Amino acid sequence: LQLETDLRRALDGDELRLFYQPIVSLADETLLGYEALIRWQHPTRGLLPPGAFLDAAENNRLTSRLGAWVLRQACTDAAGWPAGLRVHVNVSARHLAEPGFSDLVAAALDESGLPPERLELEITESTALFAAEATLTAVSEVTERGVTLALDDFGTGYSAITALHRLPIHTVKIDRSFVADVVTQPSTAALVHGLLQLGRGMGLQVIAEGIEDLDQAEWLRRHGCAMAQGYAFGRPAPLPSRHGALAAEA
Ligand code: G
Ligand code: G
Ligand code: NA
Ligand code: MN
Repeated sequence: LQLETDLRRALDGDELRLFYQPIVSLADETLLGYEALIRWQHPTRGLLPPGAFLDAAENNRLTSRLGAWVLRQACTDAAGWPAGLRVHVNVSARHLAEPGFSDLVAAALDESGLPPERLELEITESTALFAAEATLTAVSEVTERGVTLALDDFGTGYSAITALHRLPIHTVKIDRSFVADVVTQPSTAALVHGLLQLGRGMGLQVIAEGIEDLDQAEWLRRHGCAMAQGYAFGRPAPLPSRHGALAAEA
């Protein structure tokens, strides 16, 4: 398959990129960290989004190589940021269940010098379906180290509650499909209100995703959501060079 051949070359060469999207405090828009989002700078097809190649990676056992590259690069980048900023890294369920996952996380932290508390791994509830021993072991090993877990796309699947019940989740990310309608649809507003109460009751951090305008931001702030991400605060973009400058000045 051409895509697979190309992807192997991308992994060997220098074609993968991490873009970063800001995560902010809704109270005052303080920058709290960034989510790393992979892109492929393809030599002929241009900049490709993850949807164009992640499935091919999953199906061709490139998941662990790609996931390892992302973890190492994100930790190295984040180690150069001002000390308060955290980095969120998306992890595929398949990669998490592979032997050696927690060793990889340990190596990425050690090599970069990033303190474990500054790394959050984003998983989806499909991870809970892989109720494999290996997943639970990896999860407990990384969380014992001080790394935290975020449940991504919260509310969109069938097993979000099971995931919350089974896994040591620190943060839930309210999916952007809910945020999109929260101001205009009373039923969606009630649903998001419920998700926020659930988060509060369970002592979880809550991040609203996909905030595109200030009305959405205001609604979420008023209903007690502390953190947000979305085009209103910043699009995924190559690492801002000002952090390099800040780190160098510090
Ligand atoms: O910006 P966006 O198109 O970047 O992301 C699309 C999807 O790809 C999202 O569901 C996101 O979680 C996923 N994704 C982005 N980067 C990574 C990555 O490094 N690893 C994994 N497993 N998924 C990613
Ligand atoms: O599945 P995950 O939540 O990891 O992926 C986030 C996806 O949402 C990425 O594709 C990212 O580019 C996209 N995204 C981030 N902020 C916004 C936003 O404000 N609006 C829309 N439509 N998409 C967003
Ligand atoms: Na994510
Ligand atoms: Mn999401």
